[in-house]
Amino acid sequence: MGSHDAHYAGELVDGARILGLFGDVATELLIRLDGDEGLFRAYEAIEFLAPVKAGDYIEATGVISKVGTTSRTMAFEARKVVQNLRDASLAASAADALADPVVVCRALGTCVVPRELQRRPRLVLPSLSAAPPDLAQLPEPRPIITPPPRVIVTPPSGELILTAAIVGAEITREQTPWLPITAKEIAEEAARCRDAGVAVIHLHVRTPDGAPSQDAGLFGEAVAAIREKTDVIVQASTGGAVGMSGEERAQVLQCRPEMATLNCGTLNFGNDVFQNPRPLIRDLCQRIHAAGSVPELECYEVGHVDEALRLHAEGVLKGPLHFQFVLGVPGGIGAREDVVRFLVSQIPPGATWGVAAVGRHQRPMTELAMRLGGHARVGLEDNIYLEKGVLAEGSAPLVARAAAYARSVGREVVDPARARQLLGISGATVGAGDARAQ
Ligand code: KMH
Ligand code: ZN
Repeated sequence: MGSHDAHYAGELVDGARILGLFGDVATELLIRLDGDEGLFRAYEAIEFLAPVKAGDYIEATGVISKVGTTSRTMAFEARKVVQNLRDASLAASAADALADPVVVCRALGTCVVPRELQRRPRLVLPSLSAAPPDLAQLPEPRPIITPPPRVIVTPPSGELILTAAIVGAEITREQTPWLPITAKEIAEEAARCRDAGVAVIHLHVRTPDGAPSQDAGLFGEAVAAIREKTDVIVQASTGGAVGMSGEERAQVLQCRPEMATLNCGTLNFGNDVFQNPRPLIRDLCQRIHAAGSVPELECYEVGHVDEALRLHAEGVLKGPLHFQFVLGVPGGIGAREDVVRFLVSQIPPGATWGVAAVGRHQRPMTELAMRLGGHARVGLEDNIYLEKGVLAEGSAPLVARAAAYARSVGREVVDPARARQLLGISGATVGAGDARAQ
């Protein structure tokens, strides 16, 4: 932002300047998708979150979250990455790159490209900016580029497994009409999520009236429908819904899913108690291994990590260890950066980890995980909103946004075949897992 951009006393830059950047982002996205500049129709939401002043450097990004016949819905974010220091003891030109960029504005908008101007076949997903060039591939003499934060925090092997939790046990159709319930709806949503970038579907099923169920028949039906459409890894929930018995919860393992969750401790779950007594954890762990499933270790509290490690030391839990840190459940550990860093510090080298976070925490915590080298889970089970007050039209838009973010920080979103290798799932074939209850 130059001094000519400062519109108000105190060198404040007006919000319209940021919207100008979003207009450019929108135009680029439309050109990539449709081969035409298109038209900006409306902003549905704009939030100015931090002041912008002359001397600030702003990065603006965006993703297309929905593609209609002519409309393209977009989400934008502008971040301050450099700030003038305004310190009387330093030169007026002194500035610093911010270790953690500050989000200054978020917006949702809709653009339109008339049919006759759409020059490309209709795509399911937005095509996004190419990843920045690999420094190693730049010719000598190399330009001096200040490393963006991703280079500092993202490990060299940046493969990322995205999981979508598309059904859950708690969300209702009254809360969102986009919740899939039937096997057909579940399979269609799983396929949309796969197109958007997921490798793993974390799966609960429902009875026809929408009630949560662990019935092996219903579960098998959903897996068979998914298998007909896509090659995702199906991860069965053995958590089910609060109040279900261990026997009830374990039924899904009769379908021998490729993966299954192992909840590593009891906690207050909203106003309920999610019971996971130690004998039940051990029993479910043995049953998961007996079903040939790879466990994902759901940890909602610090002590749950210790419990998983104890199980491993006892020999009940076999490696490789894959942790899912579930943050922000009312009654569980909070969704904060220090929490993520601490949990990661507690797991052994070689273990893999991901973050799932509830409600409004989903986006910032999964983005943090992606920056720190972890994996990420999004979807309606944990969060039904794309933005404040804007329902996500299923889990796929949440996945598309997460995948776009992943690529923007240098992570490579892997397909199910590669995810099977990374997670130690053997028989790494598309049809792996037997959908029939045995
Ligand atoms: N529905 C929650 C009580 C899991 O899937 O393993 C438990 C849950 C965990 O969703
Ligand atoms: Zn679940």
